[in-house]
Amino acid sequence: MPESSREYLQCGHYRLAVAGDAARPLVMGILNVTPDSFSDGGQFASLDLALSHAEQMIADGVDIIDIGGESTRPGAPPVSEDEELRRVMPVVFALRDCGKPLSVDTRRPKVMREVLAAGADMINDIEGFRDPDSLAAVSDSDCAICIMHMQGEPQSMQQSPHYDDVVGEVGEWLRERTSRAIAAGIAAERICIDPGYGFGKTAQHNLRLLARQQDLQHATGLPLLVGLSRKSTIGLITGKPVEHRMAGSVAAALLAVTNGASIVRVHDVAETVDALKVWRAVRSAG
Ligand code: 9MG
Repeated sequence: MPESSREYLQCGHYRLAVAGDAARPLVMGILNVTPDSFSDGGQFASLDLALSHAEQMIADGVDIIDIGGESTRPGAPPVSEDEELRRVMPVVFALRDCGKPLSVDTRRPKVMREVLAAGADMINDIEGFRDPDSLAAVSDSDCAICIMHMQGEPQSMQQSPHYDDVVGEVGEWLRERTSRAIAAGIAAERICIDPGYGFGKTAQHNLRLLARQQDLQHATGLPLLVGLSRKSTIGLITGKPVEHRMAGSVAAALLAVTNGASIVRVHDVAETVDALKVWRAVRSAG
């Protein structure tokens, strides 16, 4: 397992082992409640479908469920705050006693406050808590937060991403954002960091970050959460459209864990859980 200096991630009333003897790589399952979701084509837009998808993920061995009401696909149109709440809140209410930590993927402080009051355990902000009110929205709770790096805005971030030293710059940005979160009263044991694969990065940037992922983890000493599932870099390497990227995504998840990730955010929970069981069996035999 990664050499995070933190052995646990406090996640609401859950304490997740992320390093050390008690830890194993954790699987965060993606539950999109967006009609325009890039990989499920709106399949889980209704509450019933979202709940049966969540039940299936639980049966498949998911560790955290990440609920999102706004598509983060490059160029996706933003949804209004009311629409985001309308999509996400019923799912949080319905799943809050499901026995798994609930994460909500949002960048809006009002949505953060409402989902935490409704029982969510984690806030996953693809903007890394840039909104001036966002740290205040989470500071009074015991939820985990995921601080993700993104260069630019979702609408334009893939137009011309540029870095002189992608690993150094992303690491420095994550370190700086983490310090701000701690200064805002959020305990380090509640924080995980994420390089934000595909968010203002070319395929070369993503591959460089994946190859050097341990450096990011060492930059903060905090657990790493990563998402590569079905992303365009997998499509570029394999030549496959989004609906045929499962094998490439599982391979990327294994590499991410080998290179220090504690949590992998995935669409294909059952396949990733099995692959990680094999990974662990081999690691513990060594
Ligand atoms: C919401 N979302 C889409 N991709 C993501 C990624 O790579 N990491 C995190 N934390 N969230 C993501």
